[in-house]
Amino acid sequence: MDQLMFANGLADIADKVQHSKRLSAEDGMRLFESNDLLAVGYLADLVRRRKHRNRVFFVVNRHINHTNICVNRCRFCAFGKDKGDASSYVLSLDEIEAKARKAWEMGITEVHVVGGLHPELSLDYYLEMMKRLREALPGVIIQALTAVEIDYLAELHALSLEEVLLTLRQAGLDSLPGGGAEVFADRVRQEVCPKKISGERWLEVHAIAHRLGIRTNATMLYGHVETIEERVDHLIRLREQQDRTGGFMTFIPLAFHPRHTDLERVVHARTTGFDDLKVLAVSRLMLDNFDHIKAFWIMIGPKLAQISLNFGVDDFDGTVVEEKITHAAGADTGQALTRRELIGLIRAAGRVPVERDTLYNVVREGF
Ligand code: V47
Repeated sequence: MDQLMFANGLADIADKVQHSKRLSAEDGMRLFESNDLLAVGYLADLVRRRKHRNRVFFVVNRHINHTNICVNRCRFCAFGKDKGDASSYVLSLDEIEAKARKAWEMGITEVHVVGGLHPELSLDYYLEMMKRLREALPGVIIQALTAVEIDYLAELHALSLEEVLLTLRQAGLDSLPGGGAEVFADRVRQEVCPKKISGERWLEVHAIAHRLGIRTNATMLYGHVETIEERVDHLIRLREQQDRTGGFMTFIPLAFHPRHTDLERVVHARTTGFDDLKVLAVSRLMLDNFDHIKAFWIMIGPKLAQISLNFGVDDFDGTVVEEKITHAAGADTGQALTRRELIGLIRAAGRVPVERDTLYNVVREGF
């Protein structure tokens, strides 16, 4: 390995990785700048193997997006609509319950619910949603509402973040998904989502959730106006928070899809496969205190997600069933994979598929 690494100027980083030493921001920059994708991937794979050996996790889940009405209207988002727009919608609690019950029949262990910031949906709607999901899906983990939605509910009702999280948890909420993180840098947020909560506030919501014992995920939306420095800054801020609170389970890089968004004229093309793999690999290398790096196949396609299992990824999300956010922005992937398809993709990569629940408890192993 040394010879390979000496040839491309990454020898000192390879040495740190081999000896499980933490990488610096400068290392992160150099990894992003490197065009030696296989070397970067090899190093990320070393870390993955150390943590998970041959196992690859997957979840049988269902996404539900309860409303696309959103007061934030981020420039990267084609899903959000104004109230009154012809394509705006709000799912009734009966509709949500019906979707959940149908998914229950196919054996989901996770329901993932996120939506827009709807000015008239009060905390009661969400509490009732949690109660109904809890009743309709016994034993299924409810991963719902991004930090942005939690903050909005707190604002709307003049409650503290703790109060909102505790009330929701009492009604059935188990875990928060990682959405809304985008890129933490203020410069980027000013440009692409000026109305959204700050990076600091996003981190605060997750810190409070962790303190209350609610485990969460983290994301980064890449491939728009962010610089490499801003990507590295994002990863380091997550790593620092994880050192303090320890409640993040997995990190999911999200590849920006520009179609039908307000950024379409600025960002003409989708992320490349090269960049997708590099972001996953560098994330694995920088986030040494995160157990899992997840490929969301909806955004990069099942084939690249499968290849990413050699670039630091240990988690292949998921059956999904219905996905509206990326598909509103021109995604040409399907919206569902079966359990059998996920297992097939993982096995064809020479790995052992492990069905997990949201909290990474093993549901089944040895297919
Ligand atoms: O926060 C919005 C992103 C996120 C676009 O926690 C876009 O396990 C690409 O966070 N192109 C929501 N991305 C989805 C999300 C997620 C997905 C899967 C698993 C988990 C998890 C979380 O989608 C938003 C935003 O960052 N997004 N618009 C777009 N045009």
